[in-house]
Amino acid sequence: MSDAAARPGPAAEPVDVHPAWLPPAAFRAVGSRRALVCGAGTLVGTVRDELAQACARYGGTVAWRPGPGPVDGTGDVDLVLALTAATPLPAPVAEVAAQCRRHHGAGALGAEGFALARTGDVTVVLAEEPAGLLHGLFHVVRLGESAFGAARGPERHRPAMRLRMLDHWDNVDVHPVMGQVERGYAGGSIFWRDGSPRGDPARVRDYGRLLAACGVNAVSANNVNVHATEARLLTDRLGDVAAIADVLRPYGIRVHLSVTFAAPVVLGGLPTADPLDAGVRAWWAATTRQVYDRIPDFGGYVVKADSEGQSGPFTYGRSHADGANLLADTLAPFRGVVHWRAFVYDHRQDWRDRSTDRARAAFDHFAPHDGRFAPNVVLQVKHGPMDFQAREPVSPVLAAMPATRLAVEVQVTQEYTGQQRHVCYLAPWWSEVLRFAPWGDHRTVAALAAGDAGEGGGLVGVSNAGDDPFWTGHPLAQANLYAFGRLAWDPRLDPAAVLDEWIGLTFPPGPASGHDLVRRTLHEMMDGSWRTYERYTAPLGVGFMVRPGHHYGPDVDGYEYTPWGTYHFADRDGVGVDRTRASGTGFTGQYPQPWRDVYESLDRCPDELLLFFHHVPYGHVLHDGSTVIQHIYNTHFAGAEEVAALRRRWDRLDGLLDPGLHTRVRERLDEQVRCAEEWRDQVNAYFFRKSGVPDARGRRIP
Ligand code: GCV
Repeated sequence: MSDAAARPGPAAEPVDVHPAWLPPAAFRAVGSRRALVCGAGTLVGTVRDELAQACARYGGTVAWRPGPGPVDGTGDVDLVLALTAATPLPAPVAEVAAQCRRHHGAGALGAEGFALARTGDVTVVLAEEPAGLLHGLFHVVRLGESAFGAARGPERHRPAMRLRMLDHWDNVDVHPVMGQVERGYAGGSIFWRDGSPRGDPARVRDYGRLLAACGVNAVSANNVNVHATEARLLTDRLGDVAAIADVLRPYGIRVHLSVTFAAPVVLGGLPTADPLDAGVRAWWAATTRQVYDRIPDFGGYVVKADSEGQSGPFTYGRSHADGANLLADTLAPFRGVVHWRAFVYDHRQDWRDRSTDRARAAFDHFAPHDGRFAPNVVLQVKHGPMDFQAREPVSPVLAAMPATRLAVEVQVTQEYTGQQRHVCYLAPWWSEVLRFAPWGDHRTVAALAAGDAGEGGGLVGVSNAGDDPFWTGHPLAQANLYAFGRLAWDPRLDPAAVLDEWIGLTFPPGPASGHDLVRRTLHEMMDGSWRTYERYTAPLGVGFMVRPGHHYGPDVDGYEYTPWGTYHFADRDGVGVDRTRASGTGFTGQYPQPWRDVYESLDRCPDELLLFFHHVPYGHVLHDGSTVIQHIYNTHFAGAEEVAALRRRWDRLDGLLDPGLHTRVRERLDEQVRCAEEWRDQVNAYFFRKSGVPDARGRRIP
């Protein structure tokens, strides 16, 4: 029997961990106030402790009234955080509660929402549930002094999506190829090291605190590629998971677990994992009961089935609905969910076979089963039909399954977007996806993920955090983690405004001057960094062109003849994948109108996706008037130049930031400059040689 308490694992060496978006100075405004907290429970205790810590530093006071009745220190206050049930409510809070009820009705704040108001000289945060109070506190922290200025509200704040989850692709054992964290670019795992728990609950707690402060409420603690040791987290190593859940619970974060579909065989010793087999069903039911005995607020399972070598229901001739519903049935009595991933495709393709198209696969496998998934199945769909490229269309699966709870999966870890060696602020990309309107009307991808009353599958991100002292390898990649949580909470937020919040919290104005320069420079460097990355990598939506295996740096033909199905089909005459109904794989037909016709049409297809949908000659003229080949040259020269400019801008901040952070970013920028030039030269040389068309501006192509 493995138990975290009995087997703590190797202790992590203490390191100076960067506070990310919660440095002490971010709490200056709340910490210098007289605060009152009304209510009881673990999360209310967290609110009180956060305030107490801030007040100890900045001279404020905090009083706590856990139950009915007055308590010393409730007289003059500047900030009240109260649960509606904590009656009698202090006068300003009662007034806010009454106004909320009048405008929105009882229960309008929900499980995690809060109301914020400034009445007279008091700032009020009111919540129906403790999690709402915690989110309200962090909102006040974000607002800083402005939370204590002019009258406001009551404003109602509720998350658009109920499920806002980060998936860790962390291995318990070090995997011989993928290491401790698959596609991890931030050191080791926060949770695991060399087969054991990492032994640093304080780090896990700090992580939970950061996540709560940006709105995340769930974490899955192990890789979706479930290897032998990770599989056992479900049974004899459940104690290791319970220990993580205990640490994250005070921050309102539930723990989920990736499980292997083969668990009844590999863990239970059964001869089959057939989802319709009575013995298999009984095994899952008993196992799930034990999980909830140990972790009563366990979130549920995450499953990658029949994908890239993971086992699944296809082995038994069953459908993915059969497989997902089996697990959903066992979780339902405990209100758990199964996140069932739609990332199912044939990774044994032959490039000569032009009828098999990886982009089609998720739709072909899942759309026919719409309506067959249990209500507590969340079908987790990668935002694009391929695999987290810097540009893809939105996955057509998202518009094809109105009777299924859908989650949109994005990749915070930068596997294909510079691996946290390159600055690439991804919120503008995610925002474009979330705002996409599959039917060309008011219904957006964000609305699909949110579902009615927030009961959809929500937003899932693959975490980019690790045990690196800066959390994310590249310190500026912290902004992606922050933005993920904020967009999951409110997908309508402007990515530049989210970045501005992150800058304000992470680099709070100090006694030294120069804060405006920091803010301006970071915006200049980061706002457009995703488009810069797109410019110097694979052109016009065709994707990949990365080095096989680790996926870093350019290799135009790296995947071109492999079984993975990620082709660009460049030859001497043209480039791109014909996915039209007229002459190609028919993928455009998976979209509803207007997109099925927009993407089908060579004239109407947006330039940035042209090569995803069409195979065109190099002389094809884009909407901006340039030919495809000239566009390739222009964007690759421009992209590399933009990176050189980023590098120069960073020098301006020397002396204004923590020297360790400044140096780390500078080193990464040097690498980004090198790598962008390599991309520029490889891509330009490849297409010059294929096409024989010189650059119209006569620039040097090696
Ligand atoms: C966890 C891509 C990555 C894999 C990852 C997979 C997935 O293929 O390269 O490392 O596996 O996506 O999303 O399951």
